Amino acid sequence: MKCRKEDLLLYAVTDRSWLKGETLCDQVEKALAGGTTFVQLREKNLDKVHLLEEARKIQALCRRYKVPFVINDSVEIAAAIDADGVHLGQKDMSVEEAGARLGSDAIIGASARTVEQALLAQEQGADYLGVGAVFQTGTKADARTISHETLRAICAAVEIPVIAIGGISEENVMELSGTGICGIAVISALFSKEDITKAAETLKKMTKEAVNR
Ligand code: TZP
Ligand code: MG
Repeated sequence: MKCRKEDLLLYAVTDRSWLKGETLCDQVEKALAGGTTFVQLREKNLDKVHLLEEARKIQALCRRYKVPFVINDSVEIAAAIDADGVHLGQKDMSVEEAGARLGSDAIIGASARTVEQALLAQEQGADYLGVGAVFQTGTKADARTISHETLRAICAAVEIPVIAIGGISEENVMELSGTGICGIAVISALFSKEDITKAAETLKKMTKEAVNR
């Protein structure tokens, strides 16, 4: 199942460091109930067995909400559970190879920090780009920020949809207005919150406004 541009409006990336006694499924369901439009399973510290287990549960949830579900980094896990697709960083398998492995229906997302990387990913068949970090973030230790000018240049250079990632919150999302993005990807702005559903509702509303300006 390929995604539509609207599916990329509020893109939730999982992070079990915010669980606080809940399950990842509980938290993802709260985010979906608040209108999250896309889910990526990104669990850097889970072994393969637990990752597969978690992936299957969240896949079932996303199917119930009719929201695309992709796996971070691993084409192997995405293929094993027949996920909707995969999200690849610059150090992962190439977009081209992932497309060949998963088939033409799979969603292939790619991270890009430069116009060059963005154009290459598009050429190789990426369906969307994740670009960032657009703000400082404490969530990813090695995340380096890029300027909003670079974000704008990437959006202008490619035809595929672009989502911004990194440190995005209710406080700063409106600063992304006019950059050309079609949505945002967030971790802490949803999962660190007491009321994840409400956080999703608010962020979605604000992002809709930001992308339409
Ligand atoms: N890639 C670039 S920044 C980032 C990732 C995965 C972390 C995003 O997390 P947050 O909490 O939304 O800043
Ligand atoms: Mg990665």
